[in-house]
Amino acid sequence: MATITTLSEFIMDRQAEFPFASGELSRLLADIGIASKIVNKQVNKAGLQDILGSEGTENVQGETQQKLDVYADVAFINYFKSGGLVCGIGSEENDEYLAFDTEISKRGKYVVLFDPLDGSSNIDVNVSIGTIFSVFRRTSSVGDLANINDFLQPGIDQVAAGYVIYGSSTMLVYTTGHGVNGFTLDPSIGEFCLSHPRMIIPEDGKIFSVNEGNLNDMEESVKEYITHCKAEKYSARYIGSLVSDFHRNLIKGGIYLYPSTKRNPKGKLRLLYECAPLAFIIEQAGGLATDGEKRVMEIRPEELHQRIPFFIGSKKMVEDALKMRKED
Ligand code: AHM
Ligand code: MG
Repeated sequence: MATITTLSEFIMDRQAEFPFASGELSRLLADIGIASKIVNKQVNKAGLQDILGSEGTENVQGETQQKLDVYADVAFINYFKSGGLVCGIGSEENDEYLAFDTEISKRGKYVVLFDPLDGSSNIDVNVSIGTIFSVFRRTSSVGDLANINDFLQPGIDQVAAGYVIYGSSTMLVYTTGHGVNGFTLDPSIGEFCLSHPRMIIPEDGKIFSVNEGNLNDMEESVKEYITHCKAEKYSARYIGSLVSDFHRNLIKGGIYLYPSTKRNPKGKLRLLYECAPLAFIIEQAGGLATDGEKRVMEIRPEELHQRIPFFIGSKKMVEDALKMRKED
């Protein structure tokens, strides 16, 4: 029988790679794996319970929250709160960051920013959704309450980032800056098992993922790039679930674009818990991520829910898209 490596074994083996190898970041990553299994269980049985559909409240972006969004948000927060490693969190579903006010949490060295269930408009129709997370070391003193500056850090300062995709199978993909590794949940043993070691995105690709319904509202250079993709006979693939579109492009090669549009002049996607973590992963896998002008990893956030235009994927494709912007 072939030997398997579970997520926890893998994380423990790699512990020495972390700059402050106290074992805490390893534990935090393992905790994220466990919390995501709890969410996965609920996502899987969503159709069976009165848990599908809208919660009826709106989040800070004015989008209707789905019940599972709220469930996932609370599940992760509870895990982070009780683990004692995290002093505060920022989440898509919460207007403000939360500073955990217990003695043990105030000693936590990390903050986590996350989108508990990305692509949530797809929940009701049984399409893949995901969780995205980004981990920073706090900048405030251990023992104090977390403050906003702990969260407004540029992507280059992330110590770990990853996502979970609840799809035809459930996968967890993460990086700590030493390459990207993917784990598939084996439901028979309830463990994430290493299935995609050292993930590398093909340097060039033939898939472009964009909501073309917004085409008329896009800048000329982006329209030109889309015309170029069609001229090259690339395949259009757009699930409308960032994690799923990203994951497919990471494996097959491709580009995902969410440029600024008239409705979303600053772009739609959120820098801190959607773009920066995926940018960290793509760079570690050999690809690129930009807002059209700057490397996403270098953008210094000004607010928790900041949005940016987003171009991410195979190096050559992102470079081509950028070239057209420069020529504009
Ligand atoms: P969400 O975080 O509210 O789910 O929104 C983010 C989602 C992404 O998953 C997806 O890529 C994008 O929004 C789709 O937007 P659109 O429907 O405008 O194409
Ligand atoms: Mg989202």
